[in-house]
Amino acid sequence: MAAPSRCNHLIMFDSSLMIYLYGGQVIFWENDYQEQFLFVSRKASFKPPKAIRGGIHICFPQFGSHGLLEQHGFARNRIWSVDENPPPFPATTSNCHIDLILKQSLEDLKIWPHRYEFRLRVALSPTGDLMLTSRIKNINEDGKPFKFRFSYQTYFLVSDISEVRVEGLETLDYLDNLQNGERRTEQGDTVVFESEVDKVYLSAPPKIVIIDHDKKRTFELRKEGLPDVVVWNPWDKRAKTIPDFGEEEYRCMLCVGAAQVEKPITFRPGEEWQSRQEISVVPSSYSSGH
Ligand code: TA6
Repeated sequence: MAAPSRCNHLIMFDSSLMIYLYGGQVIFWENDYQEQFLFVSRKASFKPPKAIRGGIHICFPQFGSHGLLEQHGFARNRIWSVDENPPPFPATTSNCHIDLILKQSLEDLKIWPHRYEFRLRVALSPTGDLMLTSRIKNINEDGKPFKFRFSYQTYFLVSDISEVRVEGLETLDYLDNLQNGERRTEQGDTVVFESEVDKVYLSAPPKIVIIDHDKKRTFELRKEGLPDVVVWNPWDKRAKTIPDFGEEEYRCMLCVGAAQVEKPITFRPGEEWQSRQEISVVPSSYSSGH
């Protein structure tokens, strides 16, 4: 198994995978042919208070801006630690993996008065699939339960958003953040992109497929323990209002992530929650007869 090298807050596995301890965020993933799969804005900030615009955001314990915490919670805006003594993770064959842990600060206890253990394993399978596994445990000593929402907000790098389609979300209900979170039903027989999209698809299937026609590549996203899927592209007008988004960059990115948004998770001290998101990249000769 490849051993990671470390430079300050950056952990690298050869040239295939890079993780920033700031945010516990995968920011770079490429295959043996130097094809890159994740978008990172050329205007991204790599230090607090802004999350790094791109890669895979770990959104916890909140999703969105409704609530007391910062947008999408604090996990993506904190420095994580390497977990030197991880508990056994579910058996997965991996070429390389790193275990991280988010230790809460006294400041965070003031804004979210709960004690938790959040462990994240980032791994590459022998076939180059990117696997993220999260384990969150309630360790409140006051017997109190806590409630949270979660998302692996993944910025896929695509050739041209207008040439991308997503399969597996058709006929699903979704919450439309462009219509005050109104619940609607997907009518299309596949999801295509012609303007800003900001949706949370509900009770999505365990696998969805993102087909990047121009790059002749297909991403398969598989999820466990997460019912929903967030899909976002700001398009031109909204992108111009986001300081850490470069001009026209909206064309080469699509945010899709396994999530728990509609119904928050609530559990009591001692209970542990686990979720996983796995991404494979297959040539686009992929027939969508899945
Ligand atoms: O998942 C979509 C979304 O909630 C959008 O509304 C947009 O705010 C996006 O997340 C990015 O949020 P951020 O806080 O990273 O700018």
